[in-house]
Amino acid sequence: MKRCLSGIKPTGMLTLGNYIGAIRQFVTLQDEYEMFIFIANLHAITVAQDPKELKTNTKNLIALYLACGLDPEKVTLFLQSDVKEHAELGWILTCHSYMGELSRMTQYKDKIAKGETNITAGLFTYPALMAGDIILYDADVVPVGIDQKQHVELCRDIVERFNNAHGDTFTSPQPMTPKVGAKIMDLQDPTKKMSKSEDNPKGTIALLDEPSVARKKIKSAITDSIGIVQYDIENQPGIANLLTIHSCLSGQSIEDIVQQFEGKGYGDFKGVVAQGVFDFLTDLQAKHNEILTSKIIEKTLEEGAAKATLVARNKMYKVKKKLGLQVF
Ligand code: ATP
Ligand code: LTN
Repeated sequence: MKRCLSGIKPTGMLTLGNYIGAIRQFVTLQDEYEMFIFIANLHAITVAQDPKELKTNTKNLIALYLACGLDPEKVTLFLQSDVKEHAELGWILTCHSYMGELSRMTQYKDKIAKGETNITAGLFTYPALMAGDIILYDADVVPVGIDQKQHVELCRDIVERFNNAHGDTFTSPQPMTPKVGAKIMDLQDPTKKMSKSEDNPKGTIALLDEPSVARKKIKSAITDSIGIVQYDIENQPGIANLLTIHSCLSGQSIEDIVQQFEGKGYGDFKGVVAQGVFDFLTDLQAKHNEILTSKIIEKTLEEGAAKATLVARNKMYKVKKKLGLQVF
């Protein structure tokens, strides 16, 4: 069985973008692949985190993974910091990455362009840690939203470099992005990605938003004055975004939705999208609350860490031997 791996940072509230771009794919892939899904908490601390909030976000994230349909019987679900080999391989790969390639990563470049000054060395080198997360398990595919594709491509370069220098050691992973929904946009600025660390909550739908609040956010999403429900990213990015959201949540194709709203106005369309989001969140949150009050989170993380550690430890032994770190 081929292997599939991905992770999400426990920073802030998960958004509809995280669900549509990432988690939804994890759920459909769990029957086809041997899956490793983790909470990227070592990535979260590349920017300052309040420890209390980090703990809450971590619990919410694992509960949401389960509520969205990940089955711990099929998927190894774990916390990154529980498997020490991530930090260990991350360091080794930092020593196989070049300053030049790391400084070309858009997330870092964007922060520099915005004039941010408190950028940690961890934030700069995090693509090397991410490469380690992936190849520690010899993952064949990595389902991610479009913004993360570049990091998986860097991972492939690092694998090639490492394998050339030390002999065949790691599998080169393929990034996998969904055909529809790889980049859900902010509702108030549809030229910008919907993001969980966004300051303006009006543009973002958190998976734990009160469903009626989420409904209002969809209804007040920025659109245009063209007035025709059609998929035109250039001229109608707001409507295109709502079409994408509705298609992903309802399972209907964008073409079918466009046909359904022929001759109708934005008010009707937004009402239907908003109701779809309302229903989706209501159902998801009921499951989430049930999971939070059970003991399943603890058990899942404990079992996941044990299973992941077995694979990771075995791989690290081989890597250390290749590098001459393992003497006996
Ligand atoms: P942050 O704002 O803290 O950087 P984020 O919302 O971008 O967080 P991540 O933890 O970086 O979320 O991403 C987790 C996964 O969700 C990644 O695979 C990422 O590509 C995907 N993702 C994040 N935002 C979106 C979005 N708006 N549309 C589609 N996929 C997304
Ligand atoms: N860097 C990613 C989260 C992440 C990840 C990974 C995704 C960390 N390690 C390995 C896929 C595979 C992010 O910021 N969203």
